[in-house]
Amino acid sequence: MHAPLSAADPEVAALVQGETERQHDTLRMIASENYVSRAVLAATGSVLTNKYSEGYPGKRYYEGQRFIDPIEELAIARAKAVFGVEHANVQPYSGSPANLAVYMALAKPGDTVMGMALPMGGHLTHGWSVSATGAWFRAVQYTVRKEDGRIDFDEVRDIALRERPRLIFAGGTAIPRTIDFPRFAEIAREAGAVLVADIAHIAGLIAGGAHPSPVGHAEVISTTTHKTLRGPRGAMLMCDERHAKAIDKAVFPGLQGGPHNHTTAGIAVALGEASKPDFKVYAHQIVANAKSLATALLEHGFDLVSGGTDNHLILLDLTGKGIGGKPAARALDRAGIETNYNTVPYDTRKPFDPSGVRLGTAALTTRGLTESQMPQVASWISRAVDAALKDDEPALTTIAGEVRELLSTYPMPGRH
Ligand code: DSN
Repeated sequence: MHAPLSAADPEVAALVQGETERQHDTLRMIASENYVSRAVLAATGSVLTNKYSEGYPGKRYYEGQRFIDPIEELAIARAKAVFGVEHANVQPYSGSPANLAVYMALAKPGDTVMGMALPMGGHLTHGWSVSATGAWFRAVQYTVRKEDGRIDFDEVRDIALRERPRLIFAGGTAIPRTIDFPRFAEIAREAGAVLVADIAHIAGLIAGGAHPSPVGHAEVISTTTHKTLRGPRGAMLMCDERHAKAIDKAVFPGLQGGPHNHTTAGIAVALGEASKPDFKVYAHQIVANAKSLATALLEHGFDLVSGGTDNHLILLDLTGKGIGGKPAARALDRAGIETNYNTVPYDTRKPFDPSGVRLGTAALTTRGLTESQMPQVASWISRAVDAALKDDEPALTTIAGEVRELLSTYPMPGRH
């Protein structure tokens, strides 16, 4: 019980060490990932994992909460301060349970709900058919324009006024452009719907002032805590005071049991970090890096959905390169560049073998990379795609070596 992991379970320890080195040596460009700080790691890997705390601060169903309550209260207070919201619930286990709690709080099974279609950049839980939210609710979905990959607000308004959804979700997983929350709010008001801003991808950008906030426009805001916000794997729901009770009841006891207190502590630490001036610098650097990378990729002849980016995310459409997203992502991985294959709007290929690759700059910005390295990153991506087309495995190995060499001078939090 007292031995360190390396002595107690060398098999697991070796795998954790392997993953640590992989993360250190790889250009991590999955748009939903990041590196947390040593402090967030310490809070997350603490004895708080031992504690059960069903309920909320001051109203628990278990004893022994004198340190847990202040931790959750701190996380709530920091969320309210960072995002400027009236109410925050820091207990959802992750993004999908958080969104499910919004449905439970504000809609009834069978109600009409509206979100961006998954292949257009939306999220499963915004009513996509294979999700419980698509099966248990009557979901209607909006798209993006074929010509420019942008949300077509005329279409959003038409659907909303025709279908009168109970909820409208704004946000998603592959949206490279600024989300116009005021425009969504106007449509939601006209249609009598509740606007839910799912800011999972852009929460850190909002906290750092690098993306407009949905506060004052969306009645409910849902976010994960581990993407650009750079906290542990978890989620939060934020809302106006008038929805607070319903949201809290939906999270617990509606959908969940005991909150993961170690995660709550990690969220509190991450929010503390996000409230510091250097987080603003970080958030703006993420966007600067993405824009610089997009420019360089365009110079290499890549097609980018919507022609570029306003945030941390770039969606490559590889159709013109003559390679699918999956073989490209696999080749990039062998070249030390970690991405995910992704559908592009109006994809003619299947979701498990789509035309796109999604890239993000949150993690490499945490490592310390800036605009000056982005042409090099674009060049590696281009060389790796060319190598994949020619089945040139040695070229991929060479790129992986170059990536490793660059990253060796950028420390990774939590490695030593
Ligand atoms: N984790 C989300 C993402 O990768 O964007 C999907 O749920």
